[in-house]
Amino acid sequence: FLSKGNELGLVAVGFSGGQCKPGVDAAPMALIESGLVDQLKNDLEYDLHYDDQVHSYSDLMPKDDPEHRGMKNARAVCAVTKKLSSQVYEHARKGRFVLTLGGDHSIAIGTISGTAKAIRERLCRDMAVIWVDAHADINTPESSDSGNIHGMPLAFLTGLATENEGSPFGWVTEDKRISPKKLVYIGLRDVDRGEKKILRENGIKAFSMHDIDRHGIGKVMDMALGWIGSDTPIHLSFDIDALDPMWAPSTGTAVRGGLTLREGDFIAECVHETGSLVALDLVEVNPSLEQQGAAETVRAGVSIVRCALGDTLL
Ligand code: 6HN
Ligand code: MN
Ligand code: MN
Ligand code: MN
Repeated sequence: FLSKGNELGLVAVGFSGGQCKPGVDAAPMALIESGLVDQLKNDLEYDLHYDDQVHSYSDLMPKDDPEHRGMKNARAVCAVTKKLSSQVYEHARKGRFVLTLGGDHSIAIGTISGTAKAIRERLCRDMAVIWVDAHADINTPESSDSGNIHGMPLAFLTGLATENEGSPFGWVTEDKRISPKKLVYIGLRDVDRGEKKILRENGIKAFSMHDIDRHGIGKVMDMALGWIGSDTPIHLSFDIDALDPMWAPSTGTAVRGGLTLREGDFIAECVHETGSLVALDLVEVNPSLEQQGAAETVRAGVSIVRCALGDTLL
């Protein structure tokens, strides 16, 4: 009921303004050059619609971008995510699966707002989001210690943080948001104190590494997908730092004690098997941070994408 055959919209967003380390902007090219596009076309037989807009985002950058509510680069992040939102919306509206290669996780403001709106219009359904990450990324501008917007996308996307029209994120209106009840986390292990309060007070479903240790990833996936319910369109937002640094060291905010490579792939496989996946983001791969680990991290990213798009072991 969800997607039209094997149509895939690919959006490359080499954007790093949601955090302070350069290099994450090189990820889409690194992923593509390591064979991702060829594999999607030839092995998995997708009909690719590729938005090669990697360079056009730079034209959107404001010259002057002073702090706004404590947020760094708010205008730059706003310009990129707003543009991205309409690109993703256009793909999803046509019934295409949307694959977005980041970039840091602030870009999810653009991707999820775009799919949420398109799914609402096309299927009259509220979409669910599975957020696989070491971090909760749900700080409000006020609860954030860093001011980095990659730690805030879910606050804007759920409406826990809002802005008036004319302010940078005033364009993220109700029709582009998701319900906090339709958000499920997997892999959390570095959640800020203010974020813990937000998760508690809003009854947000979260499976931390503790839950994965206790129940195993199989049971956790059953519970996560059970919470969402069948026949609900799903947007999967996968931060590569959900994986343990042993498998994905080249990322801006690595945290030890994470998922194994197989657990990451398994999550993607299970979400694919639902038949309800409408979009995937792969973010926070930063090929410039580690000499040795960069290629490995890119390889882990490619593997996650392949699994989410239907590659099977047998
Ligand atoms: N990510 N909670 C920290 C912050 O700065 O708000 C870290 C955020 C990390 C974001 O990894 O996408
Ligand atoms: Mn086509
Ligand atoms: Mn993240
Ligand atoms: Mn993270």
